[in-house]
Amino acid sequence: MREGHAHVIHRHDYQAPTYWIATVDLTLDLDPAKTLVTSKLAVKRNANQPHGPLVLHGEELTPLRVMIDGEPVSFRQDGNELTIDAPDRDFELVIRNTCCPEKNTALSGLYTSGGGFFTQCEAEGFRRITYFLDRPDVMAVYTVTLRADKTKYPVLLSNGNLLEQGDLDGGKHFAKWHDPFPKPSYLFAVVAADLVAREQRIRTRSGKDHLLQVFVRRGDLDKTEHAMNSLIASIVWDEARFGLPLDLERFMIVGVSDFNMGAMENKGLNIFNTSALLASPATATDADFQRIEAIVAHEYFHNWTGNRVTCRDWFQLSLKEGLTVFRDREFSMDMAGSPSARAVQRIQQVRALRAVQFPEDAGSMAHPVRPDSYVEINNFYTATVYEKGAEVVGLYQTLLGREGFAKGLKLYFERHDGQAVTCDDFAQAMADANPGSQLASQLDLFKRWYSQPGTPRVTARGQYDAESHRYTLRLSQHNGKGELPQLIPVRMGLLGPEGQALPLQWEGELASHGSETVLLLEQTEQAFHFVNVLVEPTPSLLRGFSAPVLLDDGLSDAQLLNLLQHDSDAFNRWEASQRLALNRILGAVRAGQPLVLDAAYLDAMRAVLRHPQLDAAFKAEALRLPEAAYLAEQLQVVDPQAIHTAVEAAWTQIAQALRADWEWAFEAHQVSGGYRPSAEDAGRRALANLALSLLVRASTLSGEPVWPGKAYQRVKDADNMTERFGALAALVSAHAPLADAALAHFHAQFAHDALVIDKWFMLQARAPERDGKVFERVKKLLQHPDFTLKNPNRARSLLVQFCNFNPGAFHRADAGGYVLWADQVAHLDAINPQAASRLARAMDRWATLAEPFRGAAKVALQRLAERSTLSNDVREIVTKALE
Ligand code: 0A1
Ligand code: ZN
Repeated sequence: MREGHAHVIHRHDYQAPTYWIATVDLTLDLDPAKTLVTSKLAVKRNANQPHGPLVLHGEELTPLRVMIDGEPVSFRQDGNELTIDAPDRDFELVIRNTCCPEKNTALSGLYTSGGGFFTQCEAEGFRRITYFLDRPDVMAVYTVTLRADKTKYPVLLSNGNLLEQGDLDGGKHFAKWHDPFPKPSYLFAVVAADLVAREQRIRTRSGKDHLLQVFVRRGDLDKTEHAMNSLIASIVWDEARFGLPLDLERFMIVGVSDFNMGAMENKGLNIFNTSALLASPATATDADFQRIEAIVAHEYFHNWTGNRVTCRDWFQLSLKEGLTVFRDREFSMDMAGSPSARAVQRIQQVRALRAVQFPEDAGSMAHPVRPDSYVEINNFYTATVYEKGAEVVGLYQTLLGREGFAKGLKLYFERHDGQAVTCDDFAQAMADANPGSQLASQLDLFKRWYSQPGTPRVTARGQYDAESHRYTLRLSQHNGKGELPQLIPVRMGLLGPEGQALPLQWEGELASHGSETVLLLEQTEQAFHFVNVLVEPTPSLLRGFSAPVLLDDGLSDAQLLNLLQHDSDAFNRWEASQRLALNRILGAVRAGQPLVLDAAYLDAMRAVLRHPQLDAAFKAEALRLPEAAYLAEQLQVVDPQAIHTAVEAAWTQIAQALRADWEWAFEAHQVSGGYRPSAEDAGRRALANLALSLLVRASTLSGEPVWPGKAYQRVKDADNMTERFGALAALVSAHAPLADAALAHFHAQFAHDALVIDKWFMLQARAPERDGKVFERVKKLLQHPDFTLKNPNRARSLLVQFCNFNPGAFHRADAGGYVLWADQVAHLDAINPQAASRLARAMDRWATLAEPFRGAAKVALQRLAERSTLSNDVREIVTKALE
């Protein structure tokens, strides 16, 4: 594809197909070099569409023959389409073709990894296995026969239930699977490999028995307990919270080390990146344990939200992804337990949203939650579709309450089980299940969350009249150019000067309605009047981050400190801590002055750290500085080096000024007893790790050996990965003299564990830059014998971490980072376009950069764009960046 000739697909062009496919009978003779596929399809005419040829998708396939009702027919192959002049009636179509799994480095379709066969069919991988109507609204019942060498591939899996298995001549065997649920081709899966399984039989509430299996390579079985526990917890939770049962006799999860994403929800046969599956205390951190629990839950929850009800077309992707992320977040919060642990979950969600989705929504790839067009659908598995999509689903729950939301979901399944539907269908079910609600009366306004890109900016200004005891809060919203106002729920309360929660009473009402309410901002500007406000209040707005917006509330330092100390909403206490830091860092950056943290800020941070009631996990979040990417979003023109310098100065001053407090924090938050990934223990470890990292930083600067020595000792003898990796990170990010020895020790100890070596690469790629050392190290690591572009986890650990998430090291005045980026995108693109395209996203926000970065970034983009061999995936990203 050449620039300007991109084939753009538009949402409004959707048309139902001319033919449906009712059943698929597939036989795969698995061979790495040439796999033979025989596909027998029951094709049905769609009488609602005019008659025309049957046009099937197919990519990188060799067709052998096509038969209709037993008679060979001619066909035309043109690019990635196979056209058959099919009759104006139902018929049986048989197609034979081959594909080449071992050459499939794109990891889409059928590919080999570690000597086994695996598939990835979302979004459009099925067409790389056989010719098909590879679109999500074509749902069929599949029967699959696998034939393969028995010694090399003892385990043969596909979706659904095992019908038969047995031996064949020539050392081969076969297995025949049947999935009773009609499904789109993107949920098809096959695995043939030498694997072992952890198994568990369970009986669910309804009294049905189920077999759960987690398949991994020999030697990894001891790392599957956490995933199995997470799966069981997910099954129990979905039944209890939403009344959604497991509908299969057998539910399988398979781990594979070469995989483009986290995991895939294929019906009854989820396929997981091993990084999202395997965990043991010795090899995985608390964050890994948490992520695995969330991803196992996510894929399981897709069984209803995605599989039982799927998307009509790929523009509706957020229908399943936003909803399922919302569900896995609710699950994680319930699993975390205490209100404080729930708040920490919310804080982490918002941190990630601001660091990734906000920049995306303001950059060259900005798109609505339900996009209007795309060139390559794989480029739209984005933070906007997933995370902003989940925020939008959360808005329904905020507007309708938990019960109203559950009613809406129930109606959605009653109406649409077994169908392929749209985001509009979901919104309609929510509204219809809650007649009389704000949502029902303002559904069109609400749906702008799906159609308008960009992060709304909300401004809030309060005015207090001491005489009449009236408080007026004026809210306004500004969206992108030409965009209309959206429906923004603002959860809020008012605090008195001593931090006490004030009763809220509307003008014209006789009594107060408690101390918290949700304001609905639905116009460009609105005023809200409170009466009987006896003291000048501090407003606490957008509690729990009740809508995904940028809020300018104009609060003073004193007001922020009030919120930080007293707000009943833990999220807003955290938010106050972030705003205090953000104001100072941006103040220094804007003024072009070195950052000097004042005593008031440092005292406030000390008070948080020493607070007798706050949980350790919350403290760690409140003391952590805002992400560089979020800081950058507050500026019109971004100098990444100025931000980096200010953030580094802030850390150093926090480390030095609170040194005694950090020593106390480290000692006081050691966890004794065996490792448990509980929220409480993880919180203590998080705070102890933060303390250690700041102690190593302060000591390294002053040349004191004690804390670096302690950290080094921990790298050697910690009994869990969270502490070991925390200590290693402390040394590496402080550029301590012992860092190299610690890295070498760590590498030697875990040389045979790919997932741990990924962490080793990632840590070095993400280290805060100092005199160009990190950049030099990354260049050297590209030559390391353990580095390869062929494994997406490895490529991501080094390149995506460096280019997309280490702005202080990546953006160099000599453009070295951009040259490296362009070269590596091109190399990776030849192997794996999806992985390359994610790396290409590092330049999304180039246009806001200050010079000399901006000019150099543009040159790098143009050079890349000039290449004739770019994939559609990368071409779309680069073209949009240059538009
Ligand atoms: N549906 C999966 C994500 C996914 C998408 C594409 C993939 O291959 C290109 C793989 C996985 C999920 O949301 O977990
Ligand atoms: Zn998903």
